[in-house]
Amino acid sequence: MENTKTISRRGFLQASAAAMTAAAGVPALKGLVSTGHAMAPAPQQGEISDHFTACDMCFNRCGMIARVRNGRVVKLDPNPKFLKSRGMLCARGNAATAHIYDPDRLKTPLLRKGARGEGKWQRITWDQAMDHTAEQFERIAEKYTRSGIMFSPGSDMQSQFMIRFAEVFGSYNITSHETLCLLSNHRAYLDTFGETPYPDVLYTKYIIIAGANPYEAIITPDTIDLMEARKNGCKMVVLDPRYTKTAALADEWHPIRPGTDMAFFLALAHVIIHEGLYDPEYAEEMLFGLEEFRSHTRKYSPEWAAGETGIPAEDIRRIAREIAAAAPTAMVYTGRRTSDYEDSTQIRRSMAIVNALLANWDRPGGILASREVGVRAPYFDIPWYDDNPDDRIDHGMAPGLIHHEGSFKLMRDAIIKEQPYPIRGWFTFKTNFMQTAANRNKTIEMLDHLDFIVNADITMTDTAWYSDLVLPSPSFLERNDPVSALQGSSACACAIWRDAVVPAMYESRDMRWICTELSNRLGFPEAFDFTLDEYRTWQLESIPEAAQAIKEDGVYYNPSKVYGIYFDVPLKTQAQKIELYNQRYVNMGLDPMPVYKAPRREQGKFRLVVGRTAFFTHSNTNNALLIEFKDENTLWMHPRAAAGLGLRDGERVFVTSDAGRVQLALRIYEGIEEETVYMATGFGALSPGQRLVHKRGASIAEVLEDHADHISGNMAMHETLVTVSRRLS
Ligand SMILES: Nc1nc2c(c(=O)[nH]1)N[C@H]1C(S)=C(S)[C@@H](COP(=O)(O)OP(=O)(O)OC[C@H]3O[C@@H](n4cnc5c(=O)[nH]c(N)nc54)[C@H](O)[C@@H]3O)O[C@H]1N2
Ligand SMILES: Nc1nc2c(c(=O)[nH]1)N[C@H]1C(S)=C(S)[C@@H](COP(=O)(O)OP(=O)(O)OC[C@H]3O[C@@H](n4cnc5c(=O)[nH]c(N)nc54)[C@H](O)[C@@H]3O)O[C@H]1N2
Ligand code: SF4
Ligand SMILES: [Mo]
Repeated sequence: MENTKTISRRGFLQASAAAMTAAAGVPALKGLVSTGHAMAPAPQQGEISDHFTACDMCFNRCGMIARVRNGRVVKLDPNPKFLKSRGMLCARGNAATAHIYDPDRLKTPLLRKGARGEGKWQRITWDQAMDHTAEQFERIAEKYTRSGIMFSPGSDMQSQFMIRFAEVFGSYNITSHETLCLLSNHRAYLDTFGETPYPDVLYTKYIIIAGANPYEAIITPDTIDLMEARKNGCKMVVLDPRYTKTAALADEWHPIRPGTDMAFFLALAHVIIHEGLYDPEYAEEMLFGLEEFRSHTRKYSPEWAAGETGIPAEDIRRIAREIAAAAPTAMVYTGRRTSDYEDSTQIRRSMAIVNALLANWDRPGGILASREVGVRAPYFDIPWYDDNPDDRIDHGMAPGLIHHEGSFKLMRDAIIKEQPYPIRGWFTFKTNFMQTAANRNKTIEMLDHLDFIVNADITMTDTAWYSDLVLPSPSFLERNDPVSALQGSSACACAIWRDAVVPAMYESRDMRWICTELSNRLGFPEAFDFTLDEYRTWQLESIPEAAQAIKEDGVYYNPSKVYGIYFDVPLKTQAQKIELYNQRYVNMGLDPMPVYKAPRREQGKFRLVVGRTAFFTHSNTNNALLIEFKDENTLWMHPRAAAGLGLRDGERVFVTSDAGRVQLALRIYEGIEEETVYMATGFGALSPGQRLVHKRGASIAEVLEDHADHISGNMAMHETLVTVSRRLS
């Protein structure tokens, strides 16, 4: 493997920006790393060794090669054999050196001394930390049952260990960041196609992107494949109330009024059906409920939708005809985050149904079924505890709750009400709900109902700051992880693992170690009585050849079927076809077909929407290299709206909702719909332990009201109406 030349930090940042984001117009770097927060300088002399790993700066897990000199990671490069990320790393992946050598890393276990959030900590040993946690878990379990502890593993290759621990311990209350992410999308596609599909972006010829921003919210391989597809003549239509980088590089951008996408997609379906632009043979064979849907969409004409969306009727009609002409090599991009509206599942169902009408399921350039990877989940016994409640705390609170994920929003409400039963403990790992769950004040209110909060993170996040016990974790470059299966539509079905590139820093310990220690103390040592090698061997039982490939190339590919997986197999829906009409929904008292309801609007108020920047992952903003791209968040507002309020660019404004109030600088910008405002996530940290973002900018979690998607219980983050003012009234 080739060695890399040492380049300056500035040079490497520029190179990394070029990898993905510069093409989309990232602002120029302002200077070198902030003083006072610089990492120790990297060694300039000595042999460089190369190690395969997988990036963990976001959830995509792109293939990476770490270059190590004198025991220190000096540079990170993409693994050219890694097809999912097409041999690339984004700026965040490159900046993982600042993540691992962040001077704000947690170094030892810390036990809270003063009041929660007061910041008085005592260093304790790991033995003390594990004894204390085991005692607290036992105490809570005895008094409130084992389900009295909630477990929140974030997205990590070791989260499966926390889930195994929680299940053997006996708690039903496991939830993950996914309940703030994409569950309504999963729900919508499960209830239409019986599966959550992967978009075959690379080969598509026409793509509508609504409620997604893949040139900044990077999803591999979609982001890179979209650029390639465009070179091959794919037409791209973007609907977004913001002029994002994706909008900027599209053929058409429509600044849709937020919350009205269903009107647009029902109107597309109206045109496709009523002008007979679909394949009747395919419809006969594959679609369930087309006749009901035909009558259902009669009233949803482009002229009607224009009034709702702000997109001219002739554009809607034209787009419908164009995409139907490109079918089946055409798609409505399936997207990922759908933590948007109370009606998100039905909004996404309207998009799924347009895909169904395009006949693109399971076909090149369409939306694809999951491929076989072959990684197995090792079996373990889950004991029965007689005194446990009947089910998870949020059971029955949303008709389409995805059982193993739950709904953080509904769980938090239930914990505050202490109904149907109390929860008194919380174990969070690699998530920062204080910054990423809407309505921070409500999260703080929930904490008041908890006796014991333990958090494992690499840095003192806001969630750690409000915990009782904080455990320092090793970064992804410092630990051995089990096998993970990844999908990338036609690009790959692959398996990876991670071996430590450098030893764990400070006193950090990984989740497997923590779960082993706790299970030993809590009387079920057999649950973690295995070595990591044994565990990997179990995982790879049906694909033993994978181990060698992972060692040699950093990745194993399963040459499994890509297209036509369902050609001879019935779909996993009740009707065994694609359900435009969902009979199960009728039984649950839900609309069997998406029914449009106009979003609420109030005079003088703006809808606050969330969205990513290419250089940060959620609340991971405390990174000395990445903060150079954007050191503070601002409130975006349209010039006419600002003029109406007499506000000037750059001045500090108050943003007030029913959930809270923040103050930040105004950015007057034409690239936002007039009734919408926006601010980036991950700023205004309460914790002084994150020095680069502590009190810098404002936290959107503080103003976002907490709503839930009615069907899946997924958090709905775009239902907040705010006022914006110079002074407090
Ligand atoms: N306002 C707003 N809120 C959102 C969103 C939004 O767009 N705007 N998006 C939503 C979506 S889609 C999602 S997926 C969620 C994500 O929600 P979270 O999962 O809470 O997101 P992160 O901020 O990425 O939190 C990851 C945490 O892991 C820590 N960490 C990083 N590496 C390691 C490690 O190796 N070990 C350990 N133990 N910890 C580590 C980081 O310090 C950070 O605290 O947020 C949701 N919330
Ligand atoms: N750089 C970076 N990349 C990431 C992440 C990250 O944090 N940083 N996170 C990863 C994760 S966990 C996820 S889930 C994905 C998320 O990927 P995306 O869902 O593509 O990410 P968002 O930035 O939330 O994009 C949502 C877009 O919808 C727009 N929008 C808001 N309201 C409406 C509406 O009513 N209608 C329409 N049509 N548009 C609307 C917003 O302005 C925003 O641009 O990104 C992944 N990739
Ligand atoms: S998209 Fe960027 S941050 Fe995410 S895994 Fe890939 S290289 Fe890392
Ligand atoms: Mo997400």
